[in-house]
Amino acid sequence: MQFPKQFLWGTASASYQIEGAYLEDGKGLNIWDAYCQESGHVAHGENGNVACDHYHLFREDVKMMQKMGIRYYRFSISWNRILPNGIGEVNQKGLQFYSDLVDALLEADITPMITLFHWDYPYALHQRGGWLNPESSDWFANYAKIVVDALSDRVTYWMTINEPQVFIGCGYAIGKFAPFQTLPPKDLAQMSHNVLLAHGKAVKVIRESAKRPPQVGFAFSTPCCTPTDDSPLAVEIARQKSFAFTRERFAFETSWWADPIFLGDYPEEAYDILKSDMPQIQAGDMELISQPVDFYGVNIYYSMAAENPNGYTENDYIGCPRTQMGWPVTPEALYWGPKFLYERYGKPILISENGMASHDWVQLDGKVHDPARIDYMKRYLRELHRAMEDGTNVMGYLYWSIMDNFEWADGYDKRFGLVYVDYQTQERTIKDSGYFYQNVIETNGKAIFSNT
Ligand code: GCO
Repeated sequence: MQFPKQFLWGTASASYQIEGAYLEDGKGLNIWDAYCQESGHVAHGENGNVACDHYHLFREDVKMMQKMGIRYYRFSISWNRILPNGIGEVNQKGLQFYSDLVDALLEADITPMITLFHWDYPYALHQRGGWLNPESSDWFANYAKIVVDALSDRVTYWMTINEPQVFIGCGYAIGKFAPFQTLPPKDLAQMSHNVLLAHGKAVKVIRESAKRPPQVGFAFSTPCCTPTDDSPLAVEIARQKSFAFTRERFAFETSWWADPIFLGDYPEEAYDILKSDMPQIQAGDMELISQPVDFYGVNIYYSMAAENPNGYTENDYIGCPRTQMGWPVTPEALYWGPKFLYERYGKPILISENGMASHDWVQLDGKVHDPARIDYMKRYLRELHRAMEDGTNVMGYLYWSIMDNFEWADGYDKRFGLVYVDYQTQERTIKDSGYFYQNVIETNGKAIFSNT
């Protein structure tokens, strides 16, 4: 068994998590730079000041990806490298870095996929109200235009925004991520609307300015619910819960973010539940937000339980298999999540992130043996293949992440990479899973069906 010939096999990363060089060559401060300096936010007081030093090591890292047979590489642009203050003067050295990175990828026969925003929001704009400021979507569109003008002669794949559910939900609703705030529903709703406007305006910029025909999407997280069994009732319950809207968790809900983009309006329950807390929607806003996109990028790591007879909150149970993040191992998430999203929104699905963190280290033989990650990938990719066999249109799979990196509030303990990073020496060691993924790509997925 194999995947379709044109299936996209790749990996993903994000600027703040791997680049380091946080004050180099004119880069401005983002909110993670700023708030990591405050104690108590990040494990061990760690930050992205150096990270994997990818800013200086990118050529070696691209050669490593080429050796691993990676075909597509999703990375994000640091807004502050391009515009140190978020708007205003452009930093040519910042643009040059990404131009050099794109050239290195193309020379290595790796297709670049750019995420415009992956949480490293300009601190100067944060100080002007950030996503609450009515100008915030114009700030983002201005930034997008500069990047598209500089790179779209060589870049086809664009993702506007990574996981608004997390950077709004964790950053401004529950205060777990930078800027570690807990705002009331009215503010969260207005910020969400401004983020969606930013997405729509960026899509418009890409469509109007790209120098080659673009493929445009985003990368959302998706609390997907899976059924307790395959009965039509259980499936319908899971489908409904996957798109539910709740006042307590609306900033994390899929329907809150995706319905405006694909269905042209917020879910009806949002108006019923949020009432006067709903955002101010100006004439033309929803048309801007629902600019057509080419794919639905989704980051899926595990699923929630539509109903959990064990009384657990997610798809977990006593002694269940868990990754280093504590997340349950639920391969069926890559069957039901893509299936439910494709049914509701009708766009090809790109798995823009999937992977696991594990307790990796370089062993006495100088290698990093990570059989659990190989098993995880086999199980999840088999479920993804089953979804495709059942008619779900999946265009590709990007493993998160190419290398161990800064895992936000968890710091560097959590290792998701196919490549091990020694943060004291910056030495990279391709893990067994990295060589396994090379074989998956070479065999166009056939290797996942082997039980050896
Ligand atoms: C996310 C982010 C990544 C994370 C990864 C592991 O999906 O949360 O896109 O930056 O590092 O998912 O949590």
